[in-house]
Amino acid sequence: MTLISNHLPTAELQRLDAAHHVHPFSANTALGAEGARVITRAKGIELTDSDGNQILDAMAGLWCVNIGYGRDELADVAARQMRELPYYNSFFKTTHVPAIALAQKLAELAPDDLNHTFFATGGSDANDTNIRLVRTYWAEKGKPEKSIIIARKNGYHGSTVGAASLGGMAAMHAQGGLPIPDILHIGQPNWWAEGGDMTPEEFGLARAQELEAAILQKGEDRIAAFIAEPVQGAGGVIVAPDSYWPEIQRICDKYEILLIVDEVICGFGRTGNWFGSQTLGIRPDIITVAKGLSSGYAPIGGSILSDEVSSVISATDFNHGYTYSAHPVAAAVALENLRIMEEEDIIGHVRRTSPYLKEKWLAMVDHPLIGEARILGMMGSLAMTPDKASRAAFAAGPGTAGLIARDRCFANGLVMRHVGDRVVIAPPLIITEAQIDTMMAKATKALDETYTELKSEGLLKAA
Ligand code: PXG
Repeated sequence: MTLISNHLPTAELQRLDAAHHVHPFSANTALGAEGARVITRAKGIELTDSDGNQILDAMAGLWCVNIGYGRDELADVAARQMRELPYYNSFFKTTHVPAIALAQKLAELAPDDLNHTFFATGGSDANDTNIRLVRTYWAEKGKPEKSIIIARKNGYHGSTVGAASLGGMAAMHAQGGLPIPDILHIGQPNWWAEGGDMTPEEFGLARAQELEAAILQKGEDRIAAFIAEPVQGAGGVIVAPDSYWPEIQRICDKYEILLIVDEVICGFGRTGNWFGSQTLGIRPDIITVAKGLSSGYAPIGGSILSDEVSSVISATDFNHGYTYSAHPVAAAVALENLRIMEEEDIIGHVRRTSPYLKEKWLAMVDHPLIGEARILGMMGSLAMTPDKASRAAFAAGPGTAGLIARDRCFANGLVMRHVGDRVVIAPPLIITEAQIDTMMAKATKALDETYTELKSEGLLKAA
């Protein structure tokens, strides 16, 4: 048997990693010089690195390990499925049992009449599917000119050419000739950074109304769809003001456009329901799923379609698909993950535990460095600022405090992600109140140290 050895010394693993492994979203030369942290195993909410350090994973991997690490049931199901049918496709008049069972299960869990899933291997390719799918939908309805998809600045929908075009990340658009044509971006509902003198509610409404303005400006007959995350994840856990989503829904209802809700992070319990759409009262035509669908144990994603969207697409030959669409092993793992979520009432646990987390999280605004605390279910963010009253950014530029905070967290045995100068958490959903106490103690210590460092370096200056 070939073993992927973790018995080499850390320095040697790091040397080999730097020599041969190109990391995503990284400046690889600098990373290679520093040496990547080697994670060797994980259990529950804790990671272990190659030096034996224990690290509390407040990011559930990359927002995905919803049921926590080390569930043997998923490993057993994967092994069983690999023995029985490791691979088959669903292209040419064939199907298989895991695909059927998972599609049926998703129809049961998804809201309203979202009863049909087109499978992908993750969120990016699912969103690429959505681009081709909504444009094909309108073409099939005799309106091929309805091709513009409206998305949001600082939204994240993935890294493929199409998905990164939907995303509103300037740094991504700057590389590789993006966005593709007919993608339009409106502003994000980030009151802290962009709300100016408006109240959060006024600002939420104004940002939602940018959707209506864009539809009217381009013409309803040109717009195919609007895509958004219920809560922007990679954008910094931006929980919109309460006024935002009802207004977005009103606008989507008023005009003939499709609403794609990207639930790659918010889906599968993170907000206290199966889908963030349910928590926020949104009625999507299409839902993008990935990550928590398999709790990250196997790569799988998909687009869940309404009866209407599916019936239009199904009337034609939709020339689209991936070798690994509905991969049997990934589908079997996803099904087992959903079984565990249901039988162990993981969503009930989120509902019971998240108020405790919320109380602790919101109290962080009393910290001298924290200006805003936002949280929904098991995803939260803290905005760091040199001046709370003016909601100022740091004079030294975005990421001044964020990078220090991330390193301080690591040094204290905690993974929190930073987005600019926001720190964010999205822990495994199984986190207990005692573990929340540990997480908050580590986070507070890391932020205290960040504050001290910023002060001593003279970086607590407002832009
Ligand atoms: N949609 C959303 C809302 C996501 O968060 C994707 C689509 C793309 O999924 P895949 O499976 O293709 O990666 C994502 C992924 C970060 C980070 O740094 C977030 C994601 C991916 C990588 C990094 O926060 N989200």
